[in-house]
Amino acid sequence: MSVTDVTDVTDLYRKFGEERLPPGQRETSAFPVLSKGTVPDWDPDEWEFTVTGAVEEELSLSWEEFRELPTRTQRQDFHCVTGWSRFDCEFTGVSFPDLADRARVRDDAVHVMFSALDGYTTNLPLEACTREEVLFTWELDGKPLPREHGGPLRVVTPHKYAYKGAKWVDGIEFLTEPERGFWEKRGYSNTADPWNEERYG
Ligand SMILES: Nc1nc2c(c(=O)[nH]1)N[C@H]1C(S)=C(S)[C@@H](COP(=O)(O)O)O[C@H]1N2
Ligand SMILES: [Mo]
Repeated sequence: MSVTDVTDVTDLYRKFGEERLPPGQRETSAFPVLSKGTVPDWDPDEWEFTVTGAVEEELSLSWEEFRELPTRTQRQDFHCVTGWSRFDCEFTGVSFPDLADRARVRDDAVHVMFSALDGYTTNLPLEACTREEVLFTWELDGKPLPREHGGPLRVVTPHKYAYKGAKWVDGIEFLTEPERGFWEKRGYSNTADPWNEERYG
């Protein structure tokens, strides 16, 4: 087995706030599950990941093709809007910029919508996505990402509350106008900065 290089991004809070633990959060060693419904079925032979919208080259990647993209492992904190934070999670996957580069994002793209197998959607401005630590991940703490936590593939957004990270993600669309996703339409904050306690919109 090879030793994996781990990039530590647990200090990214310094760009956003004073304390590693954002205000109003409590640290937990558990990893609670929060989903709007049940775990969706996943068929690795049928699954495809699509990149659409304001790009020069729309992509459709099989699970095998997705797994051949360059990977990174990062140690990060995970902040849930309901008030818990889990420190030092190690996620392995493909960074958003690495994936976006393949599709060659157009100049008029300003926003991104993530979609998932359970019908969940979530949105972020493009500049909040083009960060190495925004990761499409299939591995947590050296093990395959558990299905209830979004396996086979989910997004993690260590600089935002966790609802900005779609579990069971299967596509991204680049948009020329902002749009709102599932929780953003239902009263959660559109911006979701944990150090500014942007919980509700
Ligand atoms: N596809 C999908 N992604 C989702 C959700 C969901 O219901 N469906 N819930 C979001 C919310 S509100 C949170 S807090 C995190 C929870 O991730 P966890 O269950 O791994 O703790 O996933 C986010 N991503
Ligand atoms: Mo959440």
